[in-house]
Amino acid sequence: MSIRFSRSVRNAGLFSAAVVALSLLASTGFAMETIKAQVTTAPNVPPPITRTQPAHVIVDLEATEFNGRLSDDANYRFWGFNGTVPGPMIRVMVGDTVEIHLKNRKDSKESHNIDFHAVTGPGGGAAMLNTEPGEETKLKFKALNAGLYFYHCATSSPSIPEHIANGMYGAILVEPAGGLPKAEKEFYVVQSEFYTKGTGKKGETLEFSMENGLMEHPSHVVFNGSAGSLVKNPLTAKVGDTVRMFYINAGPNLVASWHVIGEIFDRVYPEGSLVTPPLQNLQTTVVPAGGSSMAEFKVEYPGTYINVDHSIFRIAKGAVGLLKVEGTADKSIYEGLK
Ligand SMILES: [Cu+2]
Repeated sequence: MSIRFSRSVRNAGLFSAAVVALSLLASTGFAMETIKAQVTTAPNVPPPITRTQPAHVIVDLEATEFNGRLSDDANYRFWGFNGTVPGPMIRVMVGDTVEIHLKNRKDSKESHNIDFHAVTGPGGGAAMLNTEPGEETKLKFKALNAGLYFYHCATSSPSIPEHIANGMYGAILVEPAGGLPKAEKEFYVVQSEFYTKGTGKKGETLEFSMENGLMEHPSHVVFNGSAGSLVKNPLTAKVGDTVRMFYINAGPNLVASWHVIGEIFDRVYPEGSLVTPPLQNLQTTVVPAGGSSMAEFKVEYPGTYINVDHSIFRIAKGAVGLLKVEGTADKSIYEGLK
């Protein structure tokens, strides 16, 4: 009896020690798996998260300044992340600890940082990420809230709007616990506008115009960084697919009236709220500047569907994209009659 008693006391002691050790590991983060985030260039989306436990996720980003195509007629001196406009899409899950490693390339002229709308903390992280050319800064944050969030540079010199207007933005998806339902196709689309000045000569590299920005008078309204980028490289799907679009409106000024011509959004998660029941059967949804929306729709009929901002004159400024759907036509759904 006395032996049994002392064994149970000893076992209880070992158990307590194990609990303390595990809690210490959990509180210091060592118990979490450390992984590198797989980031993607628009319109591609990182693969869905299959793990069930939060992880320590490392995200590598680099601020760059580069010349690129804005339209068939003009180039632009972009500022962006990882050499693209928009910047990469990041996918984590709620509860993850995210570590941002932000480099600013040596040949940059400006200092850059990032304000993540998914971050709880001053400046959305920008205060910790001011990065001079040739330097690197790091930020660790816990993804407390699930949602589809915008991120952007928020450096005050020469001005925060100029950093956003030049292309320094992207998306971070914080998946809710249990993940998102299966979708055959996922796309990352960013709407944004550009405020430029130039001589009007074909092929010139346009400059940023603060005056036009202040008047909210954009020369270009585009999807994924340049006029017609999703016309040159359309999104594709097959009849029967459920398409999920992660839609960001980077602004910097305009509110978007997102619409896909010939489709009806089966489900819309307004303003990127992924923990609120979706609205159903919507035609056009508002996406605020500096905000997002997620929509899902099953494609039932083949053909070309056109992504627009239904503030429709913006089509002439570049806001048009294509979704090409292949498959068999069901004439009970759609048919011309003689
Ligand atoms: Cu910047």
